[in-house]
Amino acid sequence: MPVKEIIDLRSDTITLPTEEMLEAIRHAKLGDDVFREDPTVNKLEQMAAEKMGKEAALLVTSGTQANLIALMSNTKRGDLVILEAESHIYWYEVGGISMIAGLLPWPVKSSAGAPTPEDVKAAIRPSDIHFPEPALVCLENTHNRHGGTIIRPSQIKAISEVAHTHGLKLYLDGARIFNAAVALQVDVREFTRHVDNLMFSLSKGLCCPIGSVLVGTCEFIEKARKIRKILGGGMRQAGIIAAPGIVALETMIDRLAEDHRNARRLAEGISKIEGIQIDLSRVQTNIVCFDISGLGMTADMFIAKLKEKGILALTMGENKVRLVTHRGIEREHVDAAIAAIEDIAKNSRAK
Ligand code: TLP
Repeated sequence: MPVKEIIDLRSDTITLPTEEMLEAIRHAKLGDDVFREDPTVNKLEQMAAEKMGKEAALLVTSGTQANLIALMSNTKRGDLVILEAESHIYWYEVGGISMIAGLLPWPVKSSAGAPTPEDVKAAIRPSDIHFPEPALVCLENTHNRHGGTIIRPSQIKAISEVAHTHGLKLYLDGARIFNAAVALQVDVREFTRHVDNLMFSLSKGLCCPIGSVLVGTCEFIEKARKIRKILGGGMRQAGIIAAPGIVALETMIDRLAEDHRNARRLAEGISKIEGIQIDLSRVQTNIVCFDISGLGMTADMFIAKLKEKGILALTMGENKVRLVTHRGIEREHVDAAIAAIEDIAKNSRAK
């Protein structure tokens, strides 16, 4: 019997390196990156800085490490950090913001990922003996828990004006910032020009096996380099990580549009299924989130049933399911996923 293909829609983090990336790893020129002598790392960092319109960049091991280093480089212990209430830093980074960086996270709610400038302003409390000092505002683009939504350049600009007027820095968790740029068909610098510094991930839709890149001023990156070392993230022949990163920046950005088309097809197919609620206006990139409470089961139960049909998904809450499209997910996989979900819904209605 042929083995049934697994359709893995849990995350774009599961993507594997391309043949070209593996070749690039094989042939990468290497050196000791703690001594700044790895030419492949140096090349990637220079390319990343240029692409983002900033002075300098730093290769780090993961998005979580990038965010932690950025938090520590932009603040001092005891400071207050304003972030969106559903942000990855607040939800999924094991509380490193408090445990390691020693900061007070101050969550601000939003409807689709971008707090209003008024809400950010209200969170910046005046200097007072009782209050910690506000130092940093963090944004996330695209916004994971809000369903891959895009924060538009004009929104970033408005928030940056509030932050900068009050002497706060603005940092962007741009793990999926290229998805935002490709979806709006604008240069990524439209999103980066109003933030002081940012990170983007190589290991999500861009398909690299490892790595994220921090980008900002030379001064910020110097600080970040030292903090990376403190955290044990100083790597030696890291060119084997940087080499696929260079391939990604050269060849893997434009194809994200394909992931977006597949996510749209998936979302539209799902939206026709009775018992499922989905806000199509939020499906802007490669993430599809929907509510399955109308099916009379929890998201965990739903995901277990999907798994029996060879389709993998993640929960985003009691009744919320997340599917992510990426390289390796083709139109026929999308159609198979829609059919499987239809089947689960039909069976739940029959009971
Ligand atoms: N997100 C992962 C999981 O942790 C949920 C995913 O599958 O989406 N910022 C954002 C916006 C992210 O989505 C992620 C990863 C990170 C940071 C952390 O990156 P890594 O996994 O490289 O530490």
